[in-house]
Amino acid sequence: ARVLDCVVVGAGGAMGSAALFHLAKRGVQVLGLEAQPSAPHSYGSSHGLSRIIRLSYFEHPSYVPLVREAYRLWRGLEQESGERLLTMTGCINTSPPDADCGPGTSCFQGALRSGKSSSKLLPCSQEHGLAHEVLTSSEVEQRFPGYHLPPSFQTMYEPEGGFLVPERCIQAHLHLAQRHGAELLCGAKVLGWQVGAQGLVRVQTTRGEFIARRLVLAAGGWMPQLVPQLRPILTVERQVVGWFQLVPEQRQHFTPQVFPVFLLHDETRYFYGFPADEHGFKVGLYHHLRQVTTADSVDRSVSSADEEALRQCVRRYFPEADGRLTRAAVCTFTNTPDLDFILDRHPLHGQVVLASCCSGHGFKFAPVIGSILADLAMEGATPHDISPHRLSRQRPGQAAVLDAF
Ligand code: PYC
Repeated sequence: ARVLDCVVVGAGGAMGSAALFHLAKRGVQVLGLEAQPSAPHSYGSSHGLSRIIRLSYFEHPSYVPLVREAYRLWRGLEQESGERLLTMTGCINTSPPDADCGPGTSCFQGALRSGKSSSKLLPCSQEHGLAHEVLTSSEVEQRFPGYHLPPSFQTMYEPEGGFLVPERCIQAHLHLAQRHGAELLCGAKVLGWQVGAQGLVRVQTTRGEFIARRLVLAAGGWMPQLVPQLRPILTVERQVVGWFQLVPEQRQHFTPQVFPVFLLHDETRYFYGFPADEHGFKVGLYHHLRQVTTADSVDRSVSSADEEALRQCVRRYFPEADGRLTRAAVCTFTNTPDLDFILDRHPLHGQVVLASCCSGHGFKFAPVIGSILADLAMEGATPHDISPHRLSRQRPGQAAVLDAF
């Protein structure tokens, strides 16, 4: 039987398609397997027409170098594909002073910590030299009239934010991967995999068996099925986004030129949103309803409770968009206990690379993660600092993920 250099599982998703592209571009003989009948698809975590990209990373400053590299690679992908993938709008990080967006920080304070003042900007104790401004709510409203934030909110605006169109990004990676020689097989659900004689990996699918020297598993919410050791660690969570119709006269307040993407953490919930597209103003709730599910059993219908949860954000902060719900989408996050990623070699099989489980904030990193996965698969190591995403990391009160293997 033919022995491939590498098989990528989850090739129709953000990380799998990027890995397929980077492997193929390096001349690796690679096959991408996708369980869904076509790719991109809307059954995972990479659909819905927009994904935020931002440089001031409130979660942790260690993400900043990875986002910088992702920006470089997204722009390279735009050039190579001739597709417009990225729209720069700036990004608003806003919260009341007492909001807690993570270990003892608000999204305002966390984002500020990632940036560092340069020239005319604020003197603060941040770790990377990122342009940013701190704005009052009335300054936000003057500059960005679609926003109506309460006076108590603290806002950090960073110009280096915007959004990506996920379906186009995946399409570009897949198209170019194939142009560089990759094969893509859709409708091929993985039934099992083993490492056998001479260290070759055998992958059984609904469309036959494949043999490869290396395997990249980047299957998002399906990772617990493919890697049983990850089952007690990963939580697949249901997420809903909705598009709201705008008051027609106010549409000009929601264009990408005057409406930055946002992360808004209020007393109870954490919302995010985008400038209006052809369906209206898109808002999501980030990590708050904690609706634990599985990739196969997730409820894809949208209830009035889902709509109401999103509408609370629209009504309170963006009242000009409090119109009819025109569209909604359900997707899944695959969360690790500390919400960092998993990017590592399998502890028992070095030729198998585990990826994704990006805890709902991974899409923006797809091209840099794709190149890291190609590094790990083909070289066994990567020049990027992925220590926060290794299985061996340990966090206070948490066992290392590695202990499960
Ligand atoms: O990573 O910016 C992000 C994000 C917002 C909502 C979900 N992820």
